[in-house]
Amino acid sequence: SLNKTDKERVKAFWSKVAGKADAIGAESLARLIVVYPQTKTYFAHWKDVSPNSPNVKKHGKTVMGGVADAVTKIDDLKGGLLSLSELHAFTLRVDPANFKLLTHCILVVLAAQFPADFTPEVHVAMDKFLAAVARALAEKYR
Ligand code: ZNH
Repeated sequence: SLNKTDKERVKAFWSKVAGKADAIGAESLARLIVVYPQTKTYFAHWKDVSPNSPNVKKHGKTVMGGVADAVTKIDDLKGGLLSLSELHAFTLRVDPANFKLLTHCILVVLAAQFPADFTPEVHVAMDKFLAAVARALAEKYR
């Protein structure tokens, strides 16, 4: 789990990239639906589910808003993300396996978009953080 140093690294890295959150979200979601096309079923109600569509860009922004919120709740992700977990479990009915697929895509995009800041130390911290976010979102499924 995340130790104090990891948390500091997540916050410091996030403060550097937060201004690009919309672009990070758009590319992460675009990659999710290309690399794991089965995830498209959850977005079947959109007009256009192609990687560069306005819907994908808009939802990428929404999801990164959730990630930004999670950074502020890093000391209690399970409690902090409880209502978002409930939404995905009971209303949206997203299979929680998909959380890991998306957080993996976010990690890849961070590495690709910020090669200088994405040091091995940041990689470890962000990997742990995103895994904890995925676990917290899966909390209400148990
Ligand atoms: Zn999700 C929605 C976040 C993952 C699917 N999301 C959502 C929102 C948010 C989020 C914030 C909004 C809410 C409200 O409105 O209130 N997600 C999130 C995060 C994550 C996620 C943070 C991780 C990291 N999701 C996910 C996945 C999927 C999803 C993986 C699938 C695949 N979501 C979803 C949907 C929705 C959401 C479907 C709804 C949309 C619309 O509306 O259309």
